[in-house]
Amino acid sequence: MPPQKLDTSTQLDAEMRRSLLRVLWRSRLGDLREQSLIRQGKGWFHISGMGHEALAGIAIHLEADDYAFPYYRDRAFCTQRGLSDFDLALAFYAKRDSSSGGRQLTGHFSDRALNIWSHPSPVGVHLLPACGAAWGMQLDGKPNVVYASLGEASARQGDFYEAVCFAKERQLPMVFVVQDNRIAISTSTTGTNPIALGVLDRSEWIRVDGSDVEAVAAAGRIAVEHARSGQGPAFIWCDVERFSNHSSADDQRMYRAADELEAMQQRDPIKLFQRSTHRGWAPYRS
Ligand SMILES: Cc1ncc(C[n+]2csc(CCOP(=O)(O)OP(=O)(O)O)c2C)c(N)n1
Repeated sequence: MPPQKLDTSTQLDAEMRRSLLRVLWRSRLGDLREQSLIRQGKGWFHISGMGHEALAGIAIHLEADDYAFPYYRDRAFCTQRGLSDFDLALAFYAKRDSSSGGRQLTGHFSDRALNIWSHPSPVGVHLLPACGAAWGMQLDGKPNVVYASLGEASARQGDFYEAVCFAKERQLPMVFVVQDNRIAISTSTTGTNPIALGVLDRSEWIRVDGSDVEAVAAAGRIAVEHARSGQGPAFIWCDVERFSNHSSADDQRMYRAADELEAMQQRDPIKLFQRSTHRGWAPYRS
């Protein structure tokens, strides 16, 4: 798929913008709440999607029968897909009534009814099962697609290349999304990710700014339509920021400069989207 100029002019109407903005805030505030609960000793692990919220703009293009194989930064995506704050809280507290029966690591989202498949902790391991789901849909003649996401460091795992090869070989209805926050725990990935190394064919990847919710939604529309129309897998490379520590077991002030942490706030997808949404939002016009 060649790089395309993303047309963001007409695609989100006022109602969709408002509902998406609510989802983004629910995700952000849920992360902040879980962070403080951890500090109060009321949870045992937290991994956040703060900075990655724009990926919810891809979820708006998925149908109920599609499948999602997200990863742990996809809180906003999963919220848009239908995970409730209550479900997320059950998972955070590892409650018996949570989707995994309290057995899965928090942030490893799942929901049988929403077709959200919980990824195992070794990164990238969910990508081949994602291909399996897409292959099954294809064999059944269903018009559905599979979303599969990962971080840019995980895109160096063997599973990723096996999955991409298999998806291309079989022309599977899949949307692969790499969320590039330029860091893997505490290690910079700027020069070592597969796009930077020239390992992936750039012309096949839609590259999109993850601080721009509308651009991500536009990329998602193109990619989902491509996969759903039987043209094989689509690929999105999304540049995002990681606003939080890697997880609650980490403090990024130990390895990231204070000015870097401050500068990235300018790329907050929620604040930027809120600003543009309010500009075009009739009730707020004077
Ligand atoms: C196969 C494997 N190796 C190492 C780890 C430890 N680990 C967990 S998350 C992570 C960083 C992954 O970085 P990236 O894929 O860029 O995603 P990000 O966390 O930055 O969103 C690592 C190394 C793991 N879970 N699985």
